[in-house]
Amino acid sequence: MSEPILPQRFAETIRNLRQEHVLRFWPHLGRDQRAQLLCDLEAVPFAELPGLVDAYVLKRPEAVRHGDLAPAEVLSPSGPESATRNAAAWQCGVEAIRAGRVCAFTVAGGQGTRLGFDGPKGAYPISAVRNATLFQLFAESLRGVGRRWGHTPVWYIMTSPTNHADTERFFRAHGMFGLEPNAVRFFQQGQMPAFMPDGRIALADRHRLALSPDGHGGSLRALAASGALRDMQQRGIDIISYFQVDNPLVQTIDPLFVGFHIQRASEISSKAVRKASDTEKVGNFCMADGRLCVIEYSDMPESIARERNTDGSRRFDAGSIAIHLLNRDFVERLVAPGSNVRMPWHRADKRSPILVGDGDAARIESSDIVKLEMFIFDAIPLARNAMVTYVDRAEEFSPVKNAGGVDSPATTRRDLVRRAARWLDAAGCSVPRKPDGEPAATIEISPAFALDAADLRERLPQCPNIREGDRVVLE
Ligand code: UD2
Repeated sequence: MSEPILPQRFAETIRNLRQEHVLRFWPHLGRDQRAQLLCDLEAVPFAELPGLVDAYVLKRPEAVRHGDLAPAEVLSPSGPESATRNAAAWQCGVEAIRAGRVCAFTVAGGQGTRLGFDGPKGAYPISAVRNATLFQLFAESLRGVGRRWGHTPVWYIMTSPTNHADTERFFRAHGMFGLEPNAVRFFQQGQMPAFMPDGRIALADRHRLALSPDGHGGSLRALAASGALRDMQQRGIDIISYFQVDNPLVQTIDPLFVGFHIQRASEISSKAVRKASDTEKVGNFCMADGRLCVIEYSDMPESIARERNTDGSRRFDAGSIAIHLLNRDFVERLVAPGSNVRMPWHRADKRSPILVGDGDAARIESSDIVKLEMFIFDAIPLARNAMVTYVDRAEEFSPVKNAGGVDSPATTRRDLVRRAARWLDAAGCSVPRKPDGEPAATIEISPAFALDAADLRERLPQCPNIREGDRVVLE
């Protein structure tokens, strides 16, 4: 390997941007370390840097104010005349799925750190009886779609540099969970440097920038950079069904949602639930400047989150569950070089170990840094047309985020079992109950076996005999 050369373009740009400190150890670095530093520098969006540092690091974005926001108009699939409307939308969605126009897209850059799990979060075992992992359940759901509609959607999975190799290895070790290897595509998300409060890029070491994933909003750029958008175009895919890695109740591909999205000529569509509390940790669907948008719970002033309508109901009640449909050509437009629409960055102030000091005095020390991330829902106000629809939380949303308490493995498993029991009830089968109404057996329905209550009713040759304390799997 030849000695890595510092390209002139880096040296000049870095000097002009007053970021020379990132090169202050260059003369003392070995060959591999220089190569690593050059590789890190490739991740820095130098052209955007001055504006970015000025807008997000040196200044703070303005807080949301009263009067800036109005509640979003949310479609309700259970309203009057819904049966006919839903049947037409369902049919439209089924046709698109059958024609191979819809793919699945999971953002899986996160680790299971909050869960105390060492590995890609998708490898976390979650199902109630088999202990199937999140990735396995999504794969089974896609196989279920293939069984039901005659076309198994292609699945794009975004990883991060931390978990890319582990994620691919995990899928290979499990035979791709029964999916065609060619129909599962992995790609890595982009990274962003962290900054010191004075706007200088933070170093993690003498030869390393402090880089971290650029947020799930970065997935749109990563779809383009990885060639995934081109791959979709070649396969005739024009709708992307986006979901997070942490919600095993998700319908990976939902015909009704796809149908509404197409019929309403929406470029990006989203699912919402009625919030469980004023300050639940979900984004809030709102209207700002006449456009649909999501305000993250942490950016929503509590006084606004607690506002009431005259009838006492919650004014901002539509919570984002991070399930979206995006048109491929909308994403292409957003990420096109020279595009005049830009997704904003979100600032997170953290304390983190970084390299401080110079020369022999350089040392790693816990310091204030600013991290920047993009959020996927910031694409919504950039669309020509966007819509949001309510769904039933009990059917579609129970994320696993924390080791205990709310949104934990215990609550997610409970919700999976409750849903399985409800589907069996709807199929006319009897499920033993405890005095408080909870199922008295642990029941698991593989999504490969049934995707929803109606699917289960059609698929069950006869009701299983379930007794108290049984552990039952339908697969
Ligand atoms: C997210 C939403 C919140 C609500 C909630 C529902 C944001 C900022 N908040 O909260 O509004 O919808 O989910 O569960 O979106 N990820 C990557 N790369 C990254 C960062 C995240 O792939 O750089 C993935 C991560 O693997 C996970 C998802 O994005 O699948 C959500 O990330 P999170 O756990 O940070 O989001 P959370 O729970 O704060």
